[in-house]
Amino acid sequence: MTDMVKARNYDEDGFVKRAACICVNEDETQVLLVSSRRDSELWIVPGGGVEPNELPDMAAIREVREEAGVCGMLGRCLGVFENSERGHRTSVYVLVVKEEMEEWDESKVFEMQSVGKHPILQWRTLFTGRKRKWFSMEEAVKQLAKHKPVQSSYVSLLLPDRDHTTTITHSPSSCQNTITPPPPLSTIIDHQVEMVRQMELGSEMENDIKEDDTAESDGEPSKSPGSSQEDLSNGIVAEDAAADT
Ligand code: O81
Ligand code: MG
Repeated sequence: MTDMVKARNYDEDGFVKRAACICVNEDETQVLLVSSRRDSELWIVPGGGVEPNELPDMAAIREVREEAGVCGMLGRCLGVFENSERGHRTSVYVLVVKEEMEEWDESKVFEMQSVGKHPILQWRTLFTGRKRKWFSMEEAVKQLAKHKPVQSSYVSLLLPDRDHTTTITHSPSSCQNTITPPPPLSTIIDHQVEMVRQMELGSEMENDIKEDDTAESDGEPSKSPGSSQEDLSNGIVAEDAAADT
């Protein structure tokens, strides 16, 4: 967050709500980390506090724009990861980076709240912006393990050769307020084919009923009142249904 005053937002268990994006390249072989505010030689996953009335996915996109100066395609949510020691829970998303800005909110100036009162320290901090750097997935996991073990554990979920039988030491819970992805195209087509089939079936039945009406007026017996189109669309003609009861 870039603002000088942070409005902390807590979940129902009193944990600070955070959101973050693991910023990756197209084939998820590389990850973009930013330097820590505390120590510019340490690397972190860009993220931060979810503001009141803000959805976690929107907060994650905002935080990476502010801290890393990147935009992209928001992908899947990996879960909500808890840091019980620090008292926060982070909704973690994968974002495929499409654009890297040359300058961004935190590339130049850090907010004053972290600089203390010493004038020289303030001077130094004002000229220490956040850096960003691409790492291989393996290297990012190593860098984060030095001082951000929870971040290291969720980035390690993207390792290609990760042993999926290994027990995960954190407990990700499900994401909240995530955008539900659309169903695959094949499912949509199947659904539409089925709708057309149902419509054709309906009009065939309408014709049958009309023919019956014509036949009735010609002296043939009619079907019972229950043999409406609705009954027929369930595959049960009135006579059969009566026999079943
Ligand atoms: O600002 C971390 C900050 C810092 C975190 C937390 C991060 O001032 P905060 O307490 O909100 O700072 O502290 P904890 O104690 O909540 O984990 O970690 P640390 O280890 O330095 O105390 O600093 P960093 O990871 O840079 O070392 O991240 P920041 O770099 O964004 O300031 O703040 P945040 O990311 O939760 O919140 P905002 O909204 O990004
Ligand atoms: Mg942050």
